[in-house]
Amino acid sequence: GEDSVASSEAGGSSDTITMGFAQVGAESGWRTANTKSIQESAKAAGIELKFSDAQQKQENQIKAIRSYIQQKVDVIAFSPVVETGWDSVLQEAKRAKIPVILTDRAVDSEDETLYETFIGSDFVEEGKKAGEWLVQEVGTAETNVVELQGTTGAAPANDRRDGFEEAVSGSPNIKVIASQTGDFTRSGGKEVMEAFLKSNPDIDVVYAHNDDMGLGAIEAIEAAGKVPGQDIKIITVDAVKDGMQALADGKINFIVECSPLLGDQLMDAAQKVLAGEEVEKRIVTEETTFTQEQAVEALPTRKY
Ligand code: GZL
Ligand code: ZN
Repeated sequence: GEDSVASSEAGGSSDTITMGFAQVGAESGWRTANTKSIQESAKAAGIELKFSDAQQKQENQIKAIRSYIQQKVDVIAFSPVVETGWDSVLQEAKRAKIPVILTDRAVDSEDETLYETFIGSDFVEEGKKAGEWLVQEVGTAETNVVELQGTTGAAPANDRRDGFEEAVSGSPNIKVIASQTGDFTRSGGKEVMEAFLKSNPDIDVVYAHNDDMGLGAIEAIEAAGKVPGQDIKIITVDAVKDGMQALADGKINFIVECSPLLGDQLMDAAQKVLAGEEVEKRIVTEETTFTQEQAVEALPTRKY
């Protein structure tokens, strides 16, 4: 074999960047597409990726971040499952002089020195787009909405709720008659929708914080003998392939896109941070919306 070449730098550190990424889980089509993007982008950037799946539990994400600190990775990145409770572990990373990058979801830390940048969508904007579409769709007609909320305490759940509320606040004919978390999962959306159908005789619209819960709601609506997309309109957020297919099939009426393809921006930010270059504190991802006609057009080229 080759002679081992002693590394020229002190401490034997190679110039390959090592990133520790603490992922939320694998709860939705969006999340698996996001994981794929991060893993592919790390490979393309020549960054060594240590990856963990927290099964949507904050304590598992905190454990993963602590293990990355012990392993002395060069940079830590994660998508905080909920907004609160991060200050102490982020202070430990800061004391260990390991920069942290937030992707996808935000934290409520007052101390902005605890992370270098936050790369992700504007969830309030997404909620507003959903509400604005409904306002123009129903006009002054009495409209009862049931809301399938994302994971309790998660930034996308809080903000998509608030953005939607703001957009429909000028239309007293549009009422959110029930709201409950479906935890961003298909099974959660189905179970909650079954309960909503039992307790609310007149539901006109479902506003689901992601496609997966919307797809679960479709199953419940069909099991109740109603036609999704017609008897009960459905608005969702994400625009992953399964959601876009249901939209093209007329079972969903409108989808607000939330891009999971954050990998390249994350690796680029990590390289800049480690090179001591300036990185904006907030990097907002570009995204659009889809009607049923637009879904038919877009489906063939959708990457996720
Ligand atoms: C949004 C992301 C959300 C998706 C859900 O950026 O945090 O989590 O909308 C996913 O599908 O579970
Ligand atoms: Zn009605």
